Amino acid sequence: MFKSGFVGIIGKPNVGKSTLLNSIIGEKVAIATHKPQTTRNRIMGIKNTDRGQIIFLDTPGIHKAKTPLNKYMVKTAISIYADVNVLLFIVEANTGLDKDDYLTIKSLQDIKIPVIALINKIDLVKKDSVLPVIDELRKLFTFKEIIPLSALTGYYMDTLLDVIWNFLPEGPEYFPDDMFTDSSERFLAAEIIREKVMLLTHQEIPYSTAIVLESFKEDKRKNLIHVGATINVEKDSQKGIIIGKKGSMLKEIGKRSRLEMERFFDTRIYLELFVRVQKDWTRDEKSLKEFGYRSK
Ligand SMILES: Nc1nc2c(ncn2[C@@H]2O[C@H](COP(=O)(O)OP(=O)(O)O)[C@@H](O)[C@H]2O)c(=O)[nH]1
Ligand SMILES: [Mg+2]
Repeated sequence: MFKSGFVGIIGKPNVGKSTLLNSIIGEKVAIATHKPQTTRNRIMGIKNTDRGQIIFLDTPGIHKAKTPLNKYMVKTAISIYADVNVLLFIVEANTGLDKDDYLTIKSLQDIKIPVIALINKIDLVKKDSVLPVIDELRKLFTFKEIIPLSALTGYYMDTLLDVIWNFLPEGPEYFPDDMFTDSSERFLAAEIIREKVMLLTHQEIPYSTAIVLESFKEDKRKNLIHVGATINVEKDSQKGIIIGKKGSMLKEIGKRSRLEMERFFDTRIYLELFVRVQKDWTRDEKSLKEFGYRSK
C-alpha cells in the first residue's frame, strides 16, 4: 500500500522547525539559524520512500506579531492548517513552555486533524526534565502523541517518521519522486544569501533584510551560474553596516553565499551583490508584496 499526505510543522520561533525539516529530507531546503524568525515563507520538503510520499510544510514561527511583515509570517503559518493531514507542533525541552507556545496551542482549538507534539532539543537537557513538559502539554491539548527528540542529533527521528506514517492515508504520488522541494532555484539562492546576512549581522539588521534575485543565468558550457542579487535594507545606516569597512562585510556575505551555492547547485557560481535602501519596507504593504511576502 502506497501512503501519502501533507504534514505541517508549526511552533513558536526558534524551536527547530526548519532544522527538523532539513533533517527529515536530508537536504537543506530551509535556512535555519540561532536567531528567531529566520523562516518567512511556507517551505515545502518532500520525503520520498518505498512506503510512500510525505510532503512537509515548514512555517514561520507563531508569535505575537506587531509589524506587517511579522503578521504576514504568522498568517502564513496558520493558513497551512487547512491543507495538511497531520500537524507537528514543536516545543523546546530546554526552555519549557511560554506565552508564544500557548498562543500556538490556542490556534489549534478548532481543528479536526491529528496533532503530534514534539519536544525538541533533548540533547540539551537531562532526561528527567522532559517529564514536566510532557505533563504540561497533556493538560493543554489532546495531542495524538508526544515525542521527545532532537532534530539536530537525529535522536528519535525514526520514531517520529514511524508515527507519522500511521496517520497518513493510502494515496497517490503528488510530486515526481526525484523532487524534494517546490522552491525555485532563484528562491533557494536568495534564501542562502539571507541566511548569511542573518548569521553575520546583529540587532535589527537580520530582520530588516530582504533579498531580491535580479538574475540567475546558467551557462552549462562553462559549468557556471551567474547570480545577481540585491540586499534590501530599511535605513541608510543599515546599508553602511551591510557594506562594512571598505566593503569587508559585503565581501564576506558574498563569499559565504557563493561557497554554499556552489555546494548546493554543484556548479561554479559567479555572484554579484548590490545593496539598496527601501525605507521601512517591513511596514509597507507594497514593498512586502514586491519582496514576495504577500498575503494570498
Ligand atoms: N541543541 C539543539 N539545537 C537545535 C535542535 N534543533 C534546532 N536547533 C537549533 O535551534 C536554532 C533554531 O533552529 P531553526 O530550525 O531555525 O528553528 P525554527 O525557527 O523553529 O525554524 C538553530 O540554531 C538550530 O541549530 C536540537 O535538536 N538540538
Ligand atoms: Mg524556521
